[in-house]
Amino acid sequence: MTGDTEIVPTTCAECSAHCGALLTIRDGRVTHVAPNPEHPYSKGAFCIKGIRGLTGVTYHGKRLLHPFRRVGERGAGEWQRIGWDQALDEIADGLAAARAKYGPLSLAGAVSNANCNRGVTIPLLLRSLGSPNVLINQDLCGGCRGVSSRVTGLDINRGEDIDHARCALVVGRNSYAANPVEWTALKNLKKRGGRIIVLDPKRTPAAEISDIWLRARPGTDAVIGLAMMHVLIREHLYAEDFVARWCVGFDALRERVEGFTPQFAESQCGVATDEIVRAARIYADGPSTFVSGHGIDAFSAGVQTFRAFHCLVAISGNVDREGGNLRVKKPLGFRDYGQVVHDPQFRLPREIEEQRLGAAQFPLWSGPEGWQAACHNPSVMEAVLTGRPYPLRAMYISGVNPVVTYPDTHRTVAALRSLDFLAVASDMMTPTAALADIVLPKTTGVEEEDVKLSPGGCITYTNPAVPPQGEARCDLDIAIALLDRMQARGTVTKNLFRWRTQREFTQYLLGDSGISMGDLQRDGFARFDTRLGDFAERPFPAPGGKIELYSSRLAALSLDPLPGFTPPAADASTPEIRAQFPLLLLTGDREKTYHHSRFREQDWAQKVSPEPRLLIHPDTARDLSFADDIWVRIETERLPGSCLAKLKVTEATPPGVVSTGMGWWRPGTDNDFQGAFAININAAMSYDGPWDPMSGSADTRGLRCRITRA
Ligand SMILES: Nc1nc2c(c(=O)[nH]1)N[C@H]1C(S)=C(S)[C@@H](COP(=O)(O)OP(=O)(O)OC[C@H]3O[C@@H](n4cnc5c(=O)[nH]c(N)nc54)[C@H](O)[C@@H]3O)O[C@H]1N2
Ligand SMILES: Nc1nc2c(c(=O)[nH]1)N[C@H]1C(S)=C(S)[C@@H](COP(=O)(O)OP(=O)(O)OC[C@H]3O[C@@H](n4cnc5c(=O)[nH]c(N)nc54)[C@H](O)[C@@H]3O)O[C@H]1N2
Ligand code: SF4
Ligand SMILES: [Mo]
Repeated sequence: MTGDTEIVPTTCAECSAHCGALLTIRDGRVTHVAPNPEHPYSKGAFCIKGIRGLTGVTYHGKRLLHPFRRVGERGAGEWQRIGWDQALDEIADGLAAARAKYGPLSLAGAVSNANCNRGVTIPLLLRSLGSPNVLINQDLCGGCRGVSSRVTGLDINRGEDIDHARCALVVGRNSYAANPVEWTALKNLKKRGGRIIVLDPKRTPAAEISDIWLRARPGTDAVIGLAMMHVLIREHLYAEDFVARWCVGFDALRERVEGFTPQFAESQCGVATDEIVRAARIYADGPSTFVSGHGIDAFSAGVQTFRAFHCLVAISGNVDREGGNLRVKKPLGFRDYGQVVHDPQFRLPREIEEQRLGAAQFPLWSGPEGWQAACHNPSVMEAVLTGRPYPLRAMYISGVNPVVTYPDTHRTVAALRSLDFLAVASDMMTPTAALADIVLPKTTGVEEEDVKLSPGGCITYTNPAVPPQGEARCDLDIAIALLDRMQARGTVTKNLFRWRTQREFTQYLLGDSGISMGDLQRDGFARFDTRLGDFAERPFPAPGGKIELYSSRLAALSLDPLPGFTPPAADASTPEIRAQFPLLLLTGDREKTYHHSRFREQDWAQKVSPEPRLLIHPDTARDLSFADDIWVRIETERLPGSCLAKLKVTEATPPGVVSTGMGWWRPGTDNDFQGAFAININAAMSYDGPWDPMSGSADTRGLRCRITRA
């Protein structure tokens, strides 16, 4: 400490990269954010969102600082400031009324992802009220990877050991924009003379530094994974000992991939046979690590695509080997969020969980054994709008912005508008918050505490380093206060919160791990010892304790137990549809300035990236007589909605394919729902399926579209 200036080590909570940060604090305010080079996982990697975005929102003039109640019509933007007691009472009344009229199942919570503090707080709040219904956005993010890992028994999430690899296989991942830790590691791998294989239809910065760039047709990745396995098996390049000891179903897999020759793959994906063979041989000369991204997730055959690559990781012996894909490690006695969500003591009776919206159709997603025990989001919208299979009438939303980030914006808005009651906790008046009856002010990542399990053998700590601005509160405090009021109304099924404060909850997560609050506060993280290859002591999380190349869980559900290839949904379009919608649309391009719909209110970010862009190949632009920088309207095959974007002519995207970002809206403007109907790609996209038969995910890429001059 110098004078009244203090440096506080913490962890940036703005995204799942979990970078170590150093906050400079003066007079109770964060004046500077810098990377923490001591952090065992991020090692000084950082990004502009952490440096500017976090404090930008914390101290923004338009930040939500007090509870508000809607006075005008829903969405009209007329608000009255109220006190916390009144706000919580009105929320308790709103939820209690729906519960009394339609039953506990008529309540739902919404949050984004289960691996953060609010990702546990919100499901536990709803379960305490008797409802198993929680929306997480992971059918749109990482859900296909998660389900594949689960049915394969392969717990390698985020264990890419690029630092020790000889080869990185980067599939559908733009590390440059998405994760600075990963991007730094890839550049170092290159410098060391390691090899990089990129599978991506777009020329990303990783493709630019790669040794082999496989530019497959969107949505055909599985066939390359299968063909790579074909080569490994045919040329005896697979890890025979590892397969014999730790995998089940190899013979069936071998039979399955027999037909997936590189020649066949070429016919489906357009990548030359020789390139596929070369990629397979380089990958087999490991240790190699598989780096996957959203480019192969969130689509209607996403789980099977991940199955192909997860099986490739397994048969090549790259599981939990230095330079391969490391298994999730945890200190003994520590409870991570995923574990709490699945802990039987915090669950509802099985017959209730079987009624979770989506459970019947997608048991691996929404059933009692579902990956994160969450609803199938499109089925929730259906229930809200139609009352089928039962009415869903009240919602509590925190830490997610469905109006902008779920496909089919008009339907999402119609659903939220029609609710009997809606409460939203947020840091800004987002288009979602704008539809609420009550809006609550939320703390930000410098004001609230969080403890997370990170790769690289460390627990990261987010330090509530400064007091909340205004009257903001953290999710746990809100949930506990709300439950007290619900209890007073006799509308609690069973209060699952055994903690009265955030600190008590943190202590519960730390459990008997031996990691103390003092350690965390001093360093911003705590290391723990890990061991590689402890397969005998720590069996794989599958029925026989081994990796299931042939998945018994999929077989039991009459789903394909072996990895396979489903041609992209767009291939099934009729000639008429192809003529009307001649282009393929990719969405979700990440930008360094924004995190999905976040930071859109900040001047610096608007300067760097003022408007949504649609990338188009020069040949395609010429065919359509479109020039750079003109505004176009994007329409997709399955929806009457549309979206505007400004063209960017570039060879980064292949001919016939256009590509855009996501998360666009214009904070504070009052037309078109703050832009959510006008410049948000989800306004042009359907959430109606086809859905992945295992995860329920819809296609966020590879959609047939057309563009016209706006
Ligand atoms: N700055 C910033 N960083 C972020 C985020 C953010 O919003 N902003 N979001 C975070 C979150 S939650 C996520 S999920 C990640 C997402 O980040 P990534 O996992 O990198 O995902 P995307 O950027 O959507 O797409 C990655 C790549 O997939 C390619 N792709 C598209 N279709 C296909 C296909 O069919 N096959 C293959 N092989 N590739 C395809 C795209 O061309 C793109 O290069 O980023 C995280 N990091
Ligand atoms: N078309 C299309 N749609 C997509 C994608 C795509 O590629 N294409 N990507 C998908 C992916 S990968 C993802 S992860 C989702 C992201 O979807 P969202 O999670 O909805 O995205 P964010 O913009 O990060 O929304 C977070 C919201 O929570 C609020 N918030 C931020 N921090 C906190 C906090 O600490 N506490 C609370 N209570 N609130 C907070 C912010 O104000 C913001 O409104 O979008 C998905 N949607
Ligand atoms: S990548 Fe950026 S936003 Fe994500 S944790 Fe690191 S510094 Fe924060
Ligand atoms: Mo995501």
